[in-house]
Amino acid sequence: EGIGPQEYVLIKLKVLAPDHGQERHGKIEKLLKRVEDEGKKGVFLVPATLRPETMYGQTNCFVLPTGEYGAYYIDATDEVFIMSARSARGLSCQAYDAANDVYFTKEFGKIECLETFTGDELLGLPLRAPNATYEKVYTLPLLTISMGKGTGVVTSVPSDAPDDYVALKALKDKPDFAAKYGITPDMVEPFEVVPIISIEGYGDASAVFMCEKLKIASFNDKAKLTQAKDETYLKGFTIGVMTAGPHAGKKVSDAKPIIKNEMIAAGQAHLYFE
Ligand code: A2H
Repeated sequence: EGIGPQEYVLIKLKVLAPDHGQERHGKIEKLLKRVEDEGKKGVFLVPATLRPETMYGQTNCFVLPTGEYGAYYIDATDEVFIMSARSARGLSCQAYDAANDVYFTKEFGKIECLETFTGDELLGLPLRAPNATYEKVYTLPLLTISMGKGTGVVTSVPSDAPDDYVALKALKDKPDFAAKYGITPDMVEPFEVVPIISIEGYGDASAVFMCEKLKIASFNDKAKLTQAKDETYLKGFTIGVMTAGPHAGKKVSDAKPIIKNEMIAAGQAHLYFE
């Protein structure tokens, strides 16, 4: 948007061993075994976010079922990141540690793809998401993802992102729709909205407040959804106050850079520009 590159924060959601015995997970199981055998540090889905301070409210991760993803080896951390090829190429031209001249991949601009996936093959995977209150969350389908933006993976914070709330609610309310994607009730039902930011006049889960106030029933309510997003994003950032995590009580705008830097220092997140 606007002038210059957009800074995203890549959040590292560790892929855990599939726990539903689904055939769609054959390729990821093979990759997890290979990575373990080779002594690499793990496989991660890496959503791109503009709001790293909201990770306390994660309930799931989203991929596009028809999207094309790859598993790329990251030399700098000895890990494997699952993302779009486009974003992997971008990352391979970026510094992991600029001060020490370390890039994400050993060779500038060169990517090493260990496996390819459709989003469909990544649905229903258990993940460990940094700062989330839930010990594990699942990968769910989101049909509005653009593969031309970020990594094509989106982490879900239904308390503060109306898109995330509408998508999670649809999967909870329509088990038949969810089942089409192999999503079972236990992957969605236990995951309630986690309040993390209080906004005067909007309560402590502004996306839920706005979706209920405007009676947004689905993604078809486009104009109302746009209004809900515009309002919650602006108010959340300008007058929101953190109510969760170690920075509870701080203004969102003050907490954001602190949390971002903490997550990067802990190896839970990286900067990504495009
Ligand atoms: B944000 P921008 Cl709580 N397709 O993260 C669709 N949406 C995508 C995407 C893609 N390929 N990649 C990232 N996004 C989402 C959290 C969040 C976000 C909150 C509130 C607002 C918000 C939790 N989801 O974004 O158009 C991601 O959702 C407000 C715009 O590239 C990412 O940040 O600028 C944001 O959109 C990036 O949007």
